[in-house]
Amino acid sequence: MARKTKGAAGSTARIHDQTLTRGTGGELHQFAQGDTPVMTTAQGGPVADDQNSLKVGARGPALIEDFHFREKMFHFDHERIPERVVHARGYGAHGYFETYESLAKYTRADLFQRAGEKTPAFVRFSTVAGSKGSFDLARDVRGFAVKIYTQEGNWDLVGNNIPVFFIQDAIKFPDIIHAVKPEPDRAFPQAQSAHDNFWDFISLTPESMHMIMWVMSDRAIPRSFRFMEGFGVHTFRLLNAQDESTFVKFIWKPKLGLQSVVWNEAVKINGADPDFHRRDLWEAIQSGNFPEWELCVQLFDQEFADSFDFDVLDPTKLIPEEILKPVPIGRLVLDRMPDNFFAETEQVAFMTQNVPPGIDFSNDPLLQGRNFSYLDTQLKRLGSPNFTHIPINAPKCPFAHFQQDGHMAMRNPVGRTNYQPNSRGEGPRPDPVRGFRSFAEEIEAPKVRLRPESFADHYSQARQFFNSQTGPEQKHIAMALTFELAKVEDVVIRERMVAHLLTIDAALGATVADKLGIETLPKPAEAAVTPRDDLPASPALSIIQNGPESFKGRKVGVLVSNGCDGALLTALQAALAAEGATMELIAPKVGGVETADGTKLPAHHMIDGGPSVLFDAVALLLSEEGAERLAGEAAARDFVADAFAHCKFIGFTAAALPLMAKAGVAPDEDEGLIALEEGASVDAFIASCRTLRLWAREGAVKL
Ligand code: HDD
Repeated sequence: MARKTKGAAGSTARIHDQTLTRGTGGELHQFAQGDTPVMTTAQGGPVADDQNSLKVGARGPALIEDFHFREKMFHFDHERIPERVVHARGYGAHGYFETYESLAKYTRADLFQRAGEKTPAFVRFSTVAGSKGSFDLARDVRGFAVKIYTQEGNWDLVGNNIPVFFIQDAIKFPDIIHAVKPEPDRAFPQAQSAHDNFWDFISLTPESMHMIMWVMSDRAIPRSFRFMEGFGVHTFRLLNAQDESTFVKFIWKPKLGLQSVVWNEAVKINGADPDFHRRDLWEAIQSGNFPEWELCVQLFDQEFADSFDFDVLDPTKLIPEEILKPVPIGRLVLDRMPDNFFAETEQVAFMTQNVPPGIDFSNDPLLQGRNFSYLDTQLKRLGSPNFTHIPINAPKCPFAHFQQDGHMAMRNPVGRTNYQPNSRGEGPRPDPVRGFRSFAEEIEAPKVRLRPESFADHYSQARQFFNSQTGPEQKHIAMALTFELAKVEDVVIRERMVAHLLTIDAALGATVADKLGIETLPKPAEAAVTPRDDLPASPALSIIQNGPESFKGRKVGVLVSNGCDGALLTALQAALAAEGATMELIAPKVGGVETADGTKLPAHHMIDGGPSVLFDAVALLLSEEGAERLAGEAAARDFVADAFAHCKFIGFTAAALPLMAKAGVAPDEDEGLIALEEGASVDAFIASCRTLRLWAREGAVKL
């Protein structure tokens, strides 16, 4: 990078060392000191001094002729591009998609033809409502956008971690986004749906009730991007070589199972590490623990669509996995971080309309509207129709067209012919066989602005989702609704929402009303279609029932002090490594500790900066003296008390008892507290950790 310059302290001008030298032939060397390049202007001119602007005398006025200063400032002033109007905060990674088996029977899409073939991919995860600099653990939907660079053009599957959406028609999108974003007069709250405008809109939009159940569930506070599902949401079509159509829904299933945090934890994580999710992905990929998802498809025909209880074109509905099993067709592996965040993650342009031949749209009105919005927004954001010239957006297959010129055109055609047809036989030509063909659906209908009757049932699947959750998950939904509605100032909005909840589930509505202090229950909201009671619970909708099989990919925070048991620490580290998990040390000083056997260990965190909310489980490996000292520190007491309150497993040595006592945690309170000695107890601790949380404790701690 730029070479070091001598300091320029004081008011007298200093001449900085010049590293530009001339070679024997008089040519200018760009590498004068070893391999350190000489700094130049953007025009390539070598720079002599980058730290002092040109002035008349050392203390005099600056000169406008200082082209280096002006260029540097000009470029800096223009560094920002508009952030995405939604999904502004995101984090991306490179990887590949590997096809399991040929899907030629269903689709002619090139990437699905050959078993074992790998196709490069880029993924961007995001929150929806918050601005670019907001925190990671907002209660929000997570974007899960995948760009696969196929040999027949880019395929963008622009999905979320929730399989349904708030609205049924794209024309309502600006309204819901206006409603969820900070209120326009006061410009807060940031990255929150807990405010009047959002709940006002929602309470007047019954079609959003199914999605609201998801957003109020722990799905909206994932532990890691690596532990969440992704959904294409809409019904798409696959088309084979004979142009036969099969309907399809796309689902990404994480190999490491599902996991979320609890709300109280999320609130604290946002303070302790606002970059919690991006750091997690960065660390996993940099350490070679590449996250993986299987792409699964739910395939069905028109007959199934006609027989299904709901309209498959309605994006507020899903097809339960127990009715139509998702079939894995390939895997996505993320194995490389971008070299430059701006160039890749910020400039990547996902567009639902990017589909290769063999994948087609359905008439889902949300999808049809999206197909306009994404192209349009990229022009605003990236500033030129040539955003496909940016490497992250350019196809990786051969491409040829007659589009030309425009701002920042990087790939310019050569030759005379820039149109077709032409009589010179030059340039590309369409190929009716290889080219994209839409499914030739026959439609005869009047032009109308109408919502179909088949989209009218807004409550049945909301109820089914709630009924499919385990006890703790149902409780979390009630608590989330209470939290959010308690932030709503207008009592009428609160009551209107409770009326919807009563229609979804009477007990849920009553619980939330009680917690909000609503004394007289409103009448349940009237439903256009009577909500159904007979939809069977779908275990696939629960996070707890779809957790990991091991503790792989998770992290233990170990609180240590001088004089702690080094052998036990080593045993714990080895057992975690064998499990595919990691540990980080938290100590009174970040410089580290000296174990009883004299080994010096650096710490990852000082106790203030490493609260237990950052870990999946904790261990207290303390000496008696260390525990006594830490018992007097609020951060150490919180470390233990929070881990307990968040239902985490806690391993401890006998010496740690004074700290636990001060934190209000008795060692025999429940089976989530595991005394650690070497050997079997470490194994028992890790075996417990595999279940992630001791939900049975939740009633006692009243989360
Ligand atoms: Fe959207 C971005 C996902 C409905 C309009 N959307 C965006 C991103 C994701 C989604 C993951 C971020 C992409 C990235 O990382 O760059 N959006 C969805 C899903 C939807 C959905 C799963 C419903 C099923 N979106 C939706 C509608 C509209 C938009 C109905 C408008 C009619 N979405 C946009 C947008 C964004 C966007 C304004 C903002 C930035 C961008 O496109 O590139 O065009």
